[in-house]
Amino acid sequence: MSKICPLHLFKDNGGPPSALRMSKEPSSNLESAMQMLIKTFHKYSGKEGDKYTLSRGELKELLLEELGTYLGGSKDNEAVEKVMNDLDANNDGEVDFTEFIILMGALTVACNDFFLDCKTDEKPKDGGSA
Ligand SMILES: [Ca+2]
Ligand SMILES: [Ca+2]
Repeated sequence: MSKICPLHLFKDNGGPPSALRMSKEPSSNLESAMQMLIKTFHKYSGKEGDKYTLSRGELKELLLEELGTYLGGSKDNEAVEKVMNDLDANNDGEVDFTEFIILMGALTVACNDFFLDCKTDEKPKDGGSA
């Protein structure tokens, strides 16, 4: 019973456990980041159909509006379709919060890898062989 799904906890208990209860003023950047993830998901998931999941259209809007920079500003439908297919682990045509958070985790890891790469090689590469 350690499935990471805040929405599931909300629905079962009629509200988030005190440890998860969102205050108006997050006490740390990390808490603030977590709240932003949740708020951002619901900002788009509530637009059509099931308000707890992202449809293809909602996911596309979220990707373009919120992650356009990381995803190369791609307005390519194929790219969105590919992300959707990769994310939709249970193949129900919708991206739930757990599936969404996996994307955010993967993107964060990718960003961290990039950051680590930058730190070890700060000189701009100019086509030179290494
Ligand atoms: Ca929806
Ligand atoms: Ca799904």
